[in-house]
Amino acid sequence: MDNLISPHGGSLIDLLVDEDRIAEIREQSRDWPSVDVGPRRLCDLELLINGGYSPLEGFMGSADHEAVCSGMHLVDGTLWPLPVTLDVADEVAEGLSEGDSLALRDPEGVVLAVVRVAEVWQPDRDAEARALFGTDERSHPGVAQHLHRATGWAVAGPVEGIQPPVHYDYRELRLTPHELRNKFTRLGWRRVMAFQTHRTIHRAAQAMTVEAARDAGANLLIHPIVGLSQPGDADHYTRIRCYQALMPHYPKFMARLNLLPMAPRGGGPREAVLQAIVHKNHGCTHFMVDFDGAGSVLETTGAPAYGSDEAAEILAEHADELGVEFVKAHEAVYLEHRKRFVPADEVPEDGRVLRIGADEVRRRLDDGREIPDWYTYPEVARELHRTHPTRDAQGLTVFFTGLSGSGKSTIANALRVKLLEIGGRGVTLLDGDLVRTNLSSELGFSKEHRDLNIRRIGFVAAEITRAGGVAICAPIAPYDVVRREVREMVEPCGGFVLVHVSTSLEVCESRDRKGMYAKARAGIIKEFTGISDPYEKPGDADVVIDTEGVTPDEATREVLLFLERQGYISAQDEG
Ligand code: PPS
Repeated sequence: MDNLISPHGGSLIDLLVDEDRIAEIREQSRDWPSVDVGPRRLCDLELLINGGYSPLEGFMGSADHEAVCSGMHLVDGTLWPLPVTLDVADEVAEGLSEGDSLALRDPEGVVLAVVRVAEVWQPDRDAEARALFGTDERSHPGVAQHLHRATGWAVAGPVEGIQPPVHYDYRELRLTPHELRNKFTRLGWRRVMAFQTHRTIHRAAQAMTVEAARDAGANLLIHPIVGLSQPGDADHYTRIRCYQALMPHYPKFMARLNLLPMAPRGGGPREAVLQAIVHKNHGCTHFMVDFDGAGSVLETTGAPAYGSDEAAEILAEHADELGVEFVKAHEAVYLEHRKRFVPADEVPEDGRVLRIGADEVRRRLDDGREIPDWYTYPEVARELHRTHPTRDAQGLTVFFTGLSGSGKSTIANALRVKLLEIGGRGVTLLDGDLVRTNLSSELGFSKEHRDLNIRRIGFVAAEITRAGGVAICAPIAPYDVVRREVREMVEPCGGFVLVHVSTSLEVCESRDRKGMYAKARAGIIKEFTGISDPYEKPGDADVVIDTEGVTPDEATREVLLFLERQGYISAQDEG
């Protein structure tokens, strides 16, 4: 018995089964159907298995889902804010019935767990969206993304864990709720404030956390969420190395670092309740979310999904059931003359405040400029500089989108030649037609196939970018959500520039170089973009070019100028 806060629901769940049962499962599982679990569900699975999601013992069924979405409680009355479901594709759902066993595999095919199927059901995704975002409006980027990702079916049932998901990175920093609780007991920590963040911590956030922990009379657990970091994601390692570089700067015996395998849901205030529960299960009595509502930025826009006021309100409302105290983060700013950080609302009238935002840090890294000492520790700055080459040495994707015949390929080809002339980076052209004869030769033009085609292009472009090359892509890419997905795939690896070749349908059709518009009008080619299939204009294009009345040279120059302005090529290169 320890003196720590009780886990949510009373006891800490551990779903790992013993060796005998594992042998039995291995023997029988050869005949069981199995599914590969994607990165988000893998996080849920890890937290289910290790008790981070106590008292849940499996994936939710329709009754709990309904109760959670509409009333924020499980059927048994326990506070639970968001659905935890195992979504499966139609073909998997079709082959399953109650009483079956479904094996869950990681991307390498290792069986991690088994679900005893209690129900195969169709979640109400609109209700889910309302729980997550407070709205089911399709125009809300979080809702659009959620619905885009969701499948029609889910499988519910208790989980038997065979092994937790494998992590090769920072194992010593990945303590489970059980291990962390043991550690706290050994250290004599009883009041622990979790600080949850997805950003690098600089001096301001450090000062704020130290002060808040002191006020609460608590020790501090720096608990960054690392759920969706990919193995090849350089930023992930940089971020963790920065935390490691920072930790010695906390007062002695005050703070520890641990990584939390949780995937942000891009949700509203209810996500804060889920986070509070997870931290509570990890033995924390207090909980603070990074200033911008860490982990809850909208993936599409990067904007905070909920303000900390909203989070505070909902957490206060359920404070008794939670038992975790929410500590509101406040902005700390640097007062130049006092050479120290103070809360932003305590700045004296004549006080000169120094401030640098994340964008400015990024710009300084891109340009190879210094990050000032007052802002961050030199050890942290060194880590950042080490892994952020200046922009003109980074990989880059230039992604053209536009109607057939809009001039994408022409500009893309000319850009390729120009960049080769400049030299310094390898250049790969992933033109629409080229990709369709090689990478995507079996695909047609349904929405599903187009999305798959663009995702493949995005994957290749991200790899080229990661390796420091330039990928020039020129598909039609008519759908907004999947274009944003590509941006998200590429940006952690280097630069991403979206060029909308906005030449009007009338002009494209009048050119009709391949005679396809005529065939589309005659109904010979079905689902033709602009004629019988949609084209969603991008709202996030970095460059927009209408090729009507503009020569290919001029159009290419516009892109080059943008690349130069952004520092991807140097002015002198561009000549
Ligand atoms: S997509 O939507 O991004 O997957 O399309 P993409 O891979 O760029 O392929 C577009 C080229 O395929 C030819 N083509 C069609 N385009 C649109 N709709 C239909 N139904 C279609 N069928 C064939 C067309 O020539 C496009 O080439 P470009 O170079 O864009 O003119």
